[in-house]
Amino acid sequence: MSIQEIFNAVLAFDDATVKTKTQAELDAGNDIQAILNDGLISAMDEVGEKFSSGELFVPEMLMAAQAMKAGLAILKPLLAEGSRQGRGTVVIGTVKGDLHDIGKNLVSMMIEGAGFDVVDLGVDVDSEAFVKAASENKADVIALSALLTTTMPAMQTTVTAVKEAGLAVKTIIGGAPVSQAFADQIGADGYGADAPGAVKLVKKLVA
Ligand code: B1M
Repeated sequence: MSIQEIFNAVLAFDDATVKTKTQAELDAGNDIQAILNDGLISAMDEVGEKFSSGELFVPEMLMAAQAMKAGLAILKPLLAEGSRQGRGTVVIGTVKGDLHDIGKNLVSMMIEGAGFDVVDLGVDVDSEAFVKAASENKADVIALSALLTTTMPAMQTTVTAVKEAGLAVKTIIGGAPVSQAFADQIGADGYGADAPGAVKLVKKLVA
């Protein structure tokens, strides 16, 4: 029994084993942060690398993220009250008018798996809600997802609203119809092509 087995189980998309091994490591008195960082988070880093190199694809990434979440669900209540995973806070959502959430959920899970606190606002989120959540949660990053060309303008509206609110928060965008050029055009701080790309971007912006 070891933390390595948790790592291996995430890479094997084996939710049940991740769950039992995570509980077993806790019962054996192992450090929560070690289980989180060396078991769950490193496994998701590995998944991200494998996705980038074309060894894994979206369905596998979703399964790995699901397995990671099974372990995270056991650890979360045990983290001391008020204690956060510590790397920073990301507010995420799919922009107003857009109901697509599969990619956004994947990005959300991967960012959480990388050790950030994530406030997921869901879908069809207007600019006011993003600004309010970022302010209330002292967010470091607001992550906007859109899958429709018709909802891309809502990204512009949100980025502008964030700037006008004077919040010290970075904005990043992603989703099939958007690009780095569009991010530059609307004044966003970054563009992530996929979930691992979003994680890398958040790590860079929050460093
Ligand atoms: Co919709 N849909 N859909 N749809 N849908 C698309 C997007 C579409 C391309 C299909 C098509 O026509 N070929 C098309 C958009 C055309 C366009 O705008 N150019 C379309 C349309 C037109 C519509 C409706 C308007 C259809 C209608 O009702 N007439 C309607 C709109 C509803 C609305 O949102 N208001 C609609 C509805 C739906 C369903 C509800 C049926 C369903 C969504 C279910 C759900 O999400 N819960 C759906 C689906 C499933 C799709 C397709 C088939 C798949 C999307 C998906 O989940 N991909 C899609 C066609 C396609 O993409 N092949 C399509 C898998 C997912 C993992 O990838 O979301 O791209 P993706 O996320 C990636 C990256 O984009 C990136 O990382 C993710 C992982 O790598 N990423 C980010 C995403 N967000 C990011 C944020 C980041 C960084 C990276 O940083 C912040």
